[in-house]
Amino acid sequence: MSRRAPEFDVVALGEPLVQFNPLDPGPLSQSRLFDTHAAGAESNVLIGISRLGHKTAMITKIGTDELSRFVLTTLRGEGVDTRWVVQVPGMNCGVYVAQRNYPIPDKSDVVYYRRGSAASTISVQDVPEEAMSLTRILHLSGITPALSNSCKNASLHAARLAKDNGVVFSFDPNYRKKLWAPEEAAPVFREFVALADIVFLDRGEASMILGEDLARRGRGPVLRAIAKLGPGTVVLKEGARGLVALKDGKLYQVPAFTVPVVDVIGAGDGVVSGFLSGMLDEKDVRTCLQWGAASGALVVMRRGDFENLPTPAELQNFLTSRAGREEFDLR
Ligand code: KDG
Repeated sequence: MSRRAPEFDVVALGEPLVQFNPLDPGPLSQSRLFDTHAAGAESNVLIGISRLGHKTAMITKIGTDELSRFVLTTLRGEGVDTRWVVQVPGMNCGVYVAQRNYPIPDKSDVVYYRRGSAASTISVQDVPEEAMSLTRILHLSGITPALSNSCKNASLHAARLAKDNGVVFSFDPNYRKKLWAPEEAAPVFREFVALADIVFLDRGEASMILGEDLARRGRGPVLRAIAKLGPGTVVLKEGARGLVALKDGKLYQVPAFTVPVVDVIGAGDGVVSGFLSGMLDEKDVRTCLQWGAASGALVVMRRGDFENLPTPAELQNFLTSRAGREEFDLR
């Protein structure tokens, strides 16, 4: 079957959110001043990829409220195609509030106000089949299946459609403990991982998926165990210890960049957008990892999830400034 040349490099389905972020770190009960940011894991990834020069599109449902308008204009302003963003009259978009760096420095917590959001009503019928003939990569996160049964079915449907159309399927479990229990999430993650070509995950998520505590296992065995479930490429996010990838049986690793941490939320999405952009530019795996590590590092240096995601020139500038200053931890 001949395929039309893909119009998009990456399409994602998910829930864009509005983030309220306190100007000062501390308990939310003491926070009075907030700024707002468009956010949501999948839209962060698309914005990052778009900034690095690739064509992206989002599939989602938002409302007709002012915050939905804010999300929509942000996506459009960042060059993300919104032809498959449906505005549902009378509905709202989801919101969350971040509690930064308190009580644990360099860790953030979130409070969601997203139940009943427009995106939580996404169902199989909302997944446009044509999207899968128009993209090279479909990216999903494990957040969307946690929102509702219909969102879970829609996500699975999208992943299967991608496979049927020869589209590369990228998956990040993005486990969110405030949305579902590990026992509920684990079998769902396994279904997506089995379909995926590329998986991005951390050790906690790998442990959930494999049903064993992998805290002390070496990186190679963890990655190989996930790869055995299906994906040809697995990227393990090890926070301050850097990134490791397994591709076609070979291991690659890069250290994390040490930067001042203002807000860690969104760093993982930066890793995904940097890595996938490298892949789209046909870079070697180590460069893809470096782009991921650099994008993640830049994100944590300010409030908000995507504002610091780099253009190609900013990425090169950052990498050049860091050359020779990498701290390797190759355990
Ligand atoms: O990865 C960052 C996301 O977690 C954040 O933007 C909010 O999408 C979000 C979620 O569902 O937690």
